[in-house]
Amino acid sequence: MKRRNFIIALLAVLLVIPIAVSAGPIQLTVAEIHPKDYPTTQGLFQFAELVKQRSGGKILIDVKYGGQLGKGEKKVVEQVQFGALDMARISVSPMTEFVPALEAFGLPYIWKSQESMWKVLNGEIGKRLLKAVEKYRFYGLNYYEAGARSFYNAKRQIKTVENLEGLKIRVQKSQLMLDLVNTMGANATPIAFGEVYDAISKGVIDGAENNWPSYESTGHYEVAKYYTLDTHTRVPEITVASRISFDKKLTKDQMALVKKAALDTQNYVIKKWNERVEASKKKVMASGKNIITELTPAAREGFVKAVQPLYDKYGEKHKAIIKELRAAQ
Ligand code: BDP
Repeated sequence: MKRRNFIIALLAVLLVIPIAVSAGPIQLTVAEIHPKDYPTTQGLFQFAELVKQRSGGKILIDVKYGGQLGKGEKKVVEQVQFGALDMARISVSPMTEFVPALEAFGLPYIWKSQESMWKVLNGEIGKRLLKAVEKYRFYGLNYYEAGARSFYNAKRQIKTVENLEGLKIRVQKSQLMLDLVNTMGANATPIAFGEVYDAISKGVIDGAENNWPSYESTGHYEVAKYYTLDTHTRVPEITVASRISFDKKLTKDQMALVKKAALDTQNYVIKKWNERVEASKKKVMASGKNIITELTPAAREGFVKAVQPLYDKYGEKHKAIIKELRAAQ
């Protein structure tokens, strides 16, 4: 090769290499506490698939499920907030510690039904609160279904709210949940989700509260046989992204693509969710050991009355949105 040609070839290689490196796919990671077959995890796989297809393989999302990146959601969200992690799918409850406006969604008996909740989440209020997280260094990507939460414990059957008196109940790391469960007469104890099974089986706590799929998938039903369907909250899930990492890794168009794909998986998760609730019920019933309690109308009224002091504490702060939520349903 002539000297001149050699220099041209060398220059070409030097110029092309950095382009090739920067043209590699953008890698994003999302943390999920639930196992692989859980509805929200399935939703994230679908999200990753849509993003891969729509970006022509330029953006790849790695779904780290099963609590691989942390057993407690509050710590995981902290990582998202300071940019060490790109995204997390978590419950709105721990998210209220970062974005107080979201507390309104976690108030007891605020939602009439699954349908009315989705009407609000997909409407103006839901969009506004998804946007509200941006002030706290997040991007709100979507909401997922999480059913209704009810109490379970290893000690006794709960037929009325008074029966909760003195039970040590695990709650998520959220002041609202702590206040709620204490208001109902139990002793609320914040513990990371991944540590609840051991805590119940060792008698450190008497029980917890959650929806059918979580009661089943965690095996909590094996160690806390009394489940009372009081459905005190219907707090949705949320997927949040780190503003620090998204602003650094993605262009405006790419960000829009990712956000749209996340929203496009919501209905898929609702469908998976409804199927899973039935499957979870079946599995728990099949064990033959669980005592499932439905509330009588009078007992339900007792639960609703018991949470009023919580509205006295949080109601003023969220007055406008509570009014809006009630009017929108
Ligand atoms: C489940 C939610 C999960 C929560 C968990 C908990 O899907 O995101 O963190 O409850 O109670 O229903 O910690």
